[in-house]
Amino acid sequence: MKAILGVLSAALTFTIAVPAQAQFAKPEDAVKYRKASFTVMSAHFGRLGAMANGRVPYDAKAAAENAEVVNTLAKLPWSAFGEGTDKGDTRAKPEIWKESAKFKEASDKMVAEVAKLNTAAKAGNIDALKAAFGPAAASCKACHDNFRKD
Ligand code: ASC
Repeated sequence: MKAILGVLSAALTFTIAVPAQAQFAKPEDAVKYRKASFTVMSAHFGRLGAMANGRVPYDAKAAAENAEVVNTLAKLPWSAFGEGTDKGDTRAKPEIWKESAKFKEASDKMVAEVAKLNTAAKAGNIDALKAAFGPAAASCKACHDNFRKD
């Protein structure tokens, strides 16, 4: 029993230690993963936008919950833009790989703006949410304009 546990724990340590990219068995899996994370992120970001833009009544608890989800998801897609994931069912532009420093900068910017949005949403007032939503949305759009096909 002890031996089995030892092997399992060694296997788990290895799984955690390998680079994120190696966690996808096939490039298609990485493409699916990043699209899924953007899709779910967009749903929760949209709920924040609806409140920030007054389309639905402000609900501090819902805002905090949605911002927390967006903040977690914002960190996920980037490891799924590895080698060989420029093809298939994707609107990713070649610039992602050709101008990778620029892409990294744009994605870091989005992660940073979303972290600010999360802090703002937790503050529990609509003005803080409104102030942080615009820059966060702009950081999404900047990446779409430069790195995503229409
Ligand atoms: C959204 C969503 C995006 C961003 C972007 C902001 O709600 O799904 O990708 O906002 O459109 O410009």
